[in-house]
Amino acid sequence: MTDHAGPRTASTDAPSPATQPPDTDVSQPWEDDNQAWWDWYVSLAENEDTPGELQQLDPLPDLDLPDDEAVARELRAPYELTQADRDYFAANGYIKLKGVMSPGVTLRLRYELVRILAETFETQLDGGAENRFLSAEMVWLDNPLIREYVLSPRIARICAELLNVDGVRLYHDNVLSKEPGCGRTPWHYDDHHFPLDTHDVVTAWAPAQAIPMAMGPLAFAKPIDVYKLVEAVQFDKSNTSYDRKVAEVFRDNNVAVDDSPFELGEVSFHHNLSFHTAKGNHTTRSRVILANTYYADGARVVDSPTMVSGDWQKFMPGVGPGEVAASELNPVCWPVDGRARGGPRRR
Ligand SMILES: O=C(O)CCC(=O)C(=O)O
Ligand SMILES: [Fe+2]
Repeated sequence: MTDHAGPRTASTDAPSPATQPPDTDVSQPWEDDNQAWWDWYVSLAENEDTPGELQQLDPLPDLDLPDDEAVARELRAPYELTQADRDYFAANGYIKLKGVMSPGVTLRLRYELVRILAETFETQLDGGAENRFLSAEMVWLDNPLIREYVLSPRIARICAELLNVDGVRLYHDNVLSKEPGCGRTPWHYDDHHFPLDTHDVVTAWAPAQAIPMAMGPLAFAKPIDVYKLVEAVQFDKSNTSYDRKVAEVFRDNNVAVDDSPFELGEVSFHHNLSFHTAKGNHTTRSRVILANTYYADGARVVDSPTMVSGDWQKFMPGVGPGEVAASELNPVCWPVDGRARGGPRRR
């Protein structure tokens, strides 16, 4: 999971007498796996638009692919951020950066992720599992190539610099494939998905191919503090009302939404307070993503994780509520020489 949502259990909305009381109790832990979490989660999205015919895209570019060593070299080399990049992220809660990966490194990622997903789900991608949102995680543990992408010093350094902290740890990797015909991702922010006591959390959402509009690019509401507009919207775990109401509030307040396409090698970084969504995948190609979440070294697990936090204990074995989030599955990815000195710095 790049597990997330933006639930609030308190509401100022008067319940309609004709409807059931809202199903707002998310206090119990998530008992099922991460795939089941995503199946539940995308069911909370409104899908008014009928997708119609799926669009056939041009073939993927025919490139000489880099070998493992060249992939590792690129993902360890620095990517220089400008002050304008950092300011943009601080103001808007997300940034899209072109050229974080070269086209060849991006396509190697796609071929490897497609292979892993096809094996895991015993299906073909690009049409064999229509309408589904496939998810696999902890892939870095036994795949050395994917480990280079997940623990990438290049990507982790971008995250640390955007958050303005000394060091970041991995929360978890998340391979996501929005299959042809799969509908929208509901409006949400990731804060509640991560049972961490810090707001210094960022997800690097790395598409493994270009994402044209018809494939449903991740789309961000800006600036970052638009989350305050929807704090009173009541989360309902059993229907699409949360997604619909957030969309209404944003529309009524003329909130700007960046839903621009992603070119090959472009990666977005979103803060855990950034509200985001995505349209459905109306193409015949799977929308394959590696979404890795990182947090400031030194952060702790909150005292009471909820079901929206998904199966977080899998990502931090042996770490209990209230404890420092630093299991062996949460390596410091930046700086490369290990643990950052001192605690996290706030933005
Ligand atoms: O890929 C998507 O549609 C949603 C991903 C997401 O919400 C995230 O990575 O935070
Ligand atoms: Fe998210």
